[in-house]
Amino acid sequence: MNLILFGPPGSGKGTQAKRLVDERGMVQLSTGDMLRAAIASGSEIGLRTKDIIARGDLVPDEIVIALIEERLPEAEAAGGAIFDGFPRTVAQAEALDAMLARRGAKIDTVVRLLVDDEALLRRITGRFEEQGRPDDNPESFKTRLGAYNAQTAPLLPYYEAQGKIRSVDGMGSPDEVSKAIRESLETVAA
Ligand code: B4P
Repeated sequence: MNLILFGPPGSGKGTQAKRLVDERGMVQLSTGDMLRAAIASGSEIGLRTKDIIARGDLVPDEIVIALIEERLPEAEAAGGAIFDGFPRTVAQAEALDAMLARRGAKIDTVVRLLVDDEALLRRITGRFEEQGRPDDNPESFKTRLGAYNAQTAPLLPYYEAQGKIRSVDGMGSPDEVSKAIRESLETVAA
């Protein structure tokens, strides 16, 4: 199964993706994690994207599409992927569909995590205090939320038209959200 975890910054995508990996043995493909690893290693991609990410803007489509394409064989070998933080634009979604189609695969479902803006800000502020991630400061968070509303939310009609969205209440504890995701996935054919 190929699944997208969809939601605004702080909605719990990364948290829930890791839990799904433990439960289902799929591969987590998080473009955020890949970009942070590139920054930590000082690679060319890291150098090109460091300031963009710290500001809270989206990095160019071609960079994240290439990062995902590189990891697709691994996902195929594992029997499926959890896309976490990708796609974030319609161009990325179209590229993903094309890359999967070339491998005889497709996106099976999109799990949309519903969390209100106040809770998002609370979570991101909490992580900033705990981990000091540079893009978790309140100013960058505002930019990230703006990017989500302007560039990522338009993906909803794209996947709605394909009947693939399953909306899940993301306001509860991580355990409660995991349970709701598990229930919503029971109806998806593997
Ligand atoms: P990401 O790493 O994807 O950042 P994110 O949207 O904040 O998600 P994250 O997984 O970190 O947070 P989560 O919701 O799990 O991207 C970072 C940046 O990279 C982007 O801003 C962009 O610049 C760039 N980028 C990445 N992908 C890109 C793409 N495809 N195209 C262009 N640019 C891209 O959780 C946040 C916090 O909430 C955590 O502290 C967690 O502990 C807490 N939390 C989670 N679930 C909770 C719950 N149920 N209750 C309470 N707290 C909870």
